[in-house]
Order: sequence, then C-alpha cells, then structure tokens
Amino acid sequence: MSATVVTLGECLISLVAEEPGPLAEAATFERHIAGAEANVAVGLARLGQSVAYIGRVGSDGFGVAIVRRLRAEGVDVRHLTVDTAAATGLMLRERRVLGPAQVVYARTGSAGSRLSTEDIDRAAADGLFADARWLHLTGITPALSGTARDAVMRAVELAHEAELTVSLDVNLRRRLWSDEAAAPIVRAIAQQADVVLGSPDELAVVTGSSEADPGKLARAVLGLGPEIAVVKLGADGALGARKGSAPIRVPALPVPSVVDPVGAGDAFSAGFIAARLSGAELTPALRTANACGAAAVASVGDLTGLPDAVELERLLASGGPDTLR
Ligand code: KDG
Repeated sequence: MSATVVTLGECLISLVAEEPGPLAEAATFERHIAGAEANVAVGLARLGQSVAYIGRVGSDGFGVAIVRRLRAEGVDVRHLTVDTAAATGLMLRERRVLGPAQVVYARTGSAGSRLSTEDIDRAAADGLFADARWLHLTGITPALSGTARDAVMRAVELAHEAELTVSLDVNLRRRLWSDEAAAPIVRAIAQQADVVLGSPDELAVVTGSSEADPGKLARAVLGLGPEIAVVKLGADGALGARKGSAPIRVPALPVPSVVDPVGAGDAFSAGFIAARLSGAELTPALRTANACGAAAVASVGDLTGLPDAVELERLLASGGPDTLR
C-alpha cells in the first residue's frame, strides 16, 4: 500500500473547554485529537487522498486514542511509533466568542518531540518517499526539538531525491519559539519548498519583509525559491501567486457563525493539496482550500468539521437551498 502524501509532526490530545469563556473558569473539557500535520492528514484522507503520517506518541491511553483515530480516518499510521520513554503531548484551550483564545501546552519532552531522523529513514526504507508525490511540512515540528528539526530537514532531502512536491505551512507557534528564533529555520525550509502557505504575519517573518500587502508578500516568498505562494487571509479568503503570473485573490466562503477557528489553516492546506493533486489550477485549488477552512471553523475541534468529498461539493455549490431534503 503506498501513500500519495507523506507528512510528519506531533499529534496531540487537545482538551477544549466545553463552554466559551476564559480558561480560568473552564471546568469541563472535551477531548479532541489535534496537531497541524495530523489535521492535514485527516483532511486529505477524507477528500480521498492516500496519506501517511510519521510521528511518535506516548505509550499511554492518549497515544492509543490518536493511533486509533488516525487509522480509522484512513491515514497510514505504520510509521506513527509508540515511544515508551515519553508521554503523549497535550494542549488545553479555552473557547472565545470574542478575542483570541488562550492555549496551554504540556508537550516539553513529549513523545512527539522525540521525532528524529531515524523515524524518517525507517519510513524511507519502507518506500514511503519513493512511492509518494507530495511531502507536507509545517513550521511547528522544527520548533519542538533539535532532533525533530533534523527530522524535518532529512525529510526535505529525501523528498527532493524522490522528486516530491514539498509544501510548507509556516504555522508559527509563538508559545514554542520567538519569531527571531524561527525566522532562519523556517526560511531555510521555505527555500527548499515548492509551495509555501501562511498568514501575512507569518510570511513577513519568513521573508524578513515589512510588507503588509498580500500580493507583495507573496512575491517576496517567490523570491526565496518556491513555485507557489499562498497567503491565507481568513475571512477575506486567500491570495495565491505563481512565478511569472499575476497574483489571484479568491474570496472566502462566508461563515455566519465561527464556532471554533482552530484547525482552519490545516483544513485550508488539506483542501489546497488535495485539489492540486487532482490537477486543479491555482484558482479552483484556492476555492477548495477556502471551503475546507470554512467547514473547519463551523464545528468544535480541529478535525470535526473537515469535509469529505461529498460535503465539499455541496459547500462549493452553495448558493442553492440551505436545507437538503
Ligand atoms: O493548527 C492547529 C494546531 O495549532 C493544533 O492542532 C495544535 O499543532 C498544534 C500546535 O502545535 O499548535
């Protein structure tokens, strides 16, 4: 069994406050599966792409829950290893109707952060890279530890050898590292990627630019080497730029009520990658990405709202009746 997309990172258990409001008052939490690359993997699997996930979880109930869930979603977890020397990473977060939601991590020294080049080499020896078409990375994994950073760089090397398309979703996590620490590392990955996605503030860090204009930021990204730059603009949609052509702006799918914004960027990336793998040009790929992002924010939890192909088709065709009966 071979996978079209390979991704790697830390999959976490996310405890999400049941009620919106400040973390200090949150007394009951729902358990969800999270982790940017795992979210993308599930998003891709739901859209019918075959995808393999490389990582580590602890030898605990949370690790078991992660492996079971990813497997149930159709993700190839043969290289999601159980590490008996560390615990599964945790993330706790409040839900806010107003203002940004606070996140607390308990992931220092976690099993996921112990990802290393050995994990990547083992997966490669099993043919994972040779058989794939796409490698997806985020800027979270290199922030986890030195060994995780080396693992990312090794994966890039192997992807180039196997001629895979490499995408990087910048995903700066300021609770894990500062922009100053992140900049040279994410820039080095971006320079070796074919597709770079990020919000304007993230792309400004990667490029070292003080531009606020998305089109100019995208051009600055292309100047680092990638073929495609995608600026995620949330409720304002997305801008895509390709070397040698004018940038394209695609509006978002309106979401009347954002229930939980976390995971929207990963859903966006999954939609974009799935569309490109199916041969879509930049504009329809951005439209698909926007629709997936919109679907994600309409339910609680990172994975919950990720659409399958049928739901995606409905969303893209929306404008029709609001009830299907
Ligand atoms: O994009 C959503 C992620 O932020 C979340 O799932 C957890 O990967 C995560 C992280 O490191 O913040």
